[in-house]
Amino acid sequence: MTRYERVKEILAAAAGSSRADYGGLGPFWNLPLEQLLGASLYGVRLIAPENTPHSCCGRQAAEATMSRSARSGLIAGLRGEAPFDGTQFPRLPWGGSVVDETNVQVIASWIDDGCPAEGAGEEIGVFEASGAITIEREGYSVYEGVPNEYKYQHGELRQRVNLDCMTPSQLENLRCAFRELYELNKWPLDTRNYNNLALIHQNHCQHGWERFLPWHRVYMYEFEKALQDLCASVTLPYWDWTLAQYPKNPIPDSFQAFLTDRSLEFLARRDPVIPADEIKLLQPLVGKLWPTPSAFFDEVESTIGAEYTVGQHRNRFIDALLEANPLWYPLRYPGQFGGSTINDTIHYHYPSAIDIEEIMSLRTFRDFGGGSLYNDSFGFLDQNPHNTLHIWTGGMKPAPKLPADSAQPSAAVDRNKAVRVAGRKFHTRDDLYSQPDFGDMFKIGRAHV
Ligand SMILES: [Cu+2]
Repeated sequence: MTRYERVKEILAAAAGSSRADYGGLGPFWNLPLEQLLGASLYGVRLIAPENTPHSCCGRQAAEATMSRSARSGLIAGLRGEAPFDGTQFPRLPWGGSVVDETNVQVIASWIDDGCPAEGAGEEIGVFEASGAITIEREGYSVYEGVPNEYKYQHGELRQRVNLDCMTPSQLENLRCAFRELYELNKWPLDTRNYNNLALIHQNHCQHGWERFLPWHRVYMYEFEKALQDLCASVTLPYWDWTLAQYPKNPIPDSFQAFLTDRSLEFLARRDPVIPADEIKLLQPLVGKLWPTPSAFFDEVESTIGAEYTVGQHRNRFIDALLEANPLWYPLRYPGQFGGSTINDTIHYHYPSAIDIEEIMSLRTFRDFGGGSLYNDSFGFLDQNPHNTLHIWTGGMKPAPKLPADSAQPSAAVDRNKAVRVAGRKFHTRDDLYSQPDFGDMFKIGRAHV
């Protein structure tokens, strides 16, 4: 294998199944070498030109002393250095996994040696990506924090991270914390549980006036504290929905549904069991991502048959998906608007960075964040991006697929089965199996975090 082939292989392996299109470049490692050498990602040269212009001032003078690889956006990107540190762009490859330093070195030295297309027959060894320590916790692999994974040290102010820049171990830790919050739902009187936190929003959320921002800020803080009680290292990430993959990708990859090998073991065991032959057919689905419940169940239907997409079988699939990824939520139809688009259905476009610039340029707080009367003095922020992202992520249930010979309407939605605990309505597990017409995020009164 030539060094150039090895570079392409490292990048392709790290990108995995990511659909990031890099501002139109596509998977740039597959570009003809000539093009790759001149390619820019949003103005950042992936591979720096060989010679820097001589200059005696500032940045250019400093850059003149740097190696070609150190000046290349690709190397900074793979290491998660500025501007790929989450402040402007996520670490490279987008939506994939982190390339370990040994392999970054392979690419850097290839660049410093002039990006040779041929290896002159030179063979190089394949480096194994490893280093992460896996610990088993109740059957789930949770990775231990890798040193310097977070930008703060113990005792310093913690920084929230870009959801799309999180390392696999940071994500697994966050999932671990959410899994435990759901687990606490078994004890309704324990106010630390997920349902109670969601009810705080449902019952007390402040909108349409100046307390919209401060109330949610404190709410997010308390929610984050609840997560940290269970997994001390986590912070609540933020979602930069202005990144290039949105809204084509309707929801962040880390929030999408997926099955693991363990999910299949679970499905083979739980009542009603899925026979071993069918479980075998499901095996190729492990690791695939589905943005919506309908996309997932369509694939189950085409793989093992429609009978597994209804009733208790459907519920067991939802249990399995929630266990595998508690950041996924079954009552969410992101980007689905009854076959139409957000623009046609809601008469509002998906929010953009320009919207935010305009909102930030408003000259009074009243216009920006709301006025002094509850639910009566909405700021612009309240409409967009707040309402638009609620609507976008919540979405609407797609029309049911009726058998060709049947004209039966779908059964009425059995929604919000609730029990009363200490005088308050408390959601039951069955709620997660219901299929309401609108996703929970669509209706602000039902929006779980
Ligand atoms: Cu709210």
